Amino acid sequence: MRLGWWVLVFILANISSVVASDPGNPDTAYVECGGVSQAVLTIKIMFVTDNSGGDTNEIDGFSFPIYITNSGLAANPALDSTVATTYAGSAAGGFSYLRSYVVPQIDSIVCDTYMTCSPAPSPCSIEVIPQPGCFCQNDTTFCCIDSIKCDTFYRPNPPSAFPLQYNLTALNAPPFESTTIGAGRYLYANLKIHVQDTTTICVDTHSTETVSLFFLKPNNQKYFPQWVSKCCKVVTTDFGYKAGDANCSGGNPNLADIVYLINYIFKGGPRPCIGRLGDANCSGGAPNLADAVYLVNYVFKSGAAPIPCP
Ligand SMILES: [Ca+2]
Ligand SMILES: [Ca+2]
Ligand SMILES: [Ca+2]
Repeated sequence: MRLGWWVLVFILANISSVVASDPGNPDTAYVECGGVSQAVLTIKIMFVTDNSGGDTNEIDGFSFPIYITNSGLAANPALDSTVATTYAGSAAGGFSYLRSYVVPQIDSIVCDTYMTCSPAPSPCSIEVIPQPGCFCQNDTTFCCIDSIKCDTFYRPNPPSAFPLQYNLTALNAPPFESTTIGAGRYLYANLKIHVQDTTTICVDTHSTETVSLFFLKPNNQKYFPQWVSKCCKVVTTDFGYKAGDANCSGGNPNLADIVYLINYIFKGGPRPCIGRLGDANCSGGAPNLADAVYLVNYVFKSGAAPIPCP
């Protein structure tokens, strides 16, 4: 069994086993919808903290496991998971250890071997992992993995199978330590998701027995911020085509769009290229004869222009 990738996952998931309280008021991680441009939806993972006090209370690392769902199959979303894109402009961008990776849904982890942390007394730490495939189970014990049972495997690359479990981790570690993060409101990560049709993408956090959302203080103590999930909608008008441009040819609707719609409505032809572009009268539901008539009136009889529909 190849353990290398899993070692990374579990080391990052268990940066520290010492749980502390959140200094001051509770910190919060949340999601912002950043709009759609060039058929790319931007979702921002944000956080706000009131921590201050440099090496005592400020933030020195992050474990951000998130769960992304997609409502529209035709959107065929694909996530840009490159580190450069993910952490562009991030408050953690200067940290030495930045990772973004898709993880399978883990059904269970089977620990064959348990090892006592050494040197005693504990706590366990990533500096003294006894062998590849082990992680800190708690303050006194390493779990060394025998096998992992997964219900569902996701292809790490490209990450286009939704729902997606996605982990974003950043660690400010020697020898290239950056400054810790004190009080303020910050961008943590960008999710750039290529979409081909209208949809709703939701971002939540997730946790397993080995992975959870936490912030890390410089003394390797972790604490758990609050989390607020959010959904971001991609609507027809985000794609830059004019209403009624059922075949996505660009420009104003014309005869070709009427023919395209007639083919769709009466002959089982392909559906309008994006969301509700074929719903020329914006009546809701699938395009029908009324939309074709509406387009005929617009194209040939100076009728009203098709109505932009979300
Ligand atoms: Ca705080
Ligand atoms: Ca057209
Ligand atoms: Ca209609």
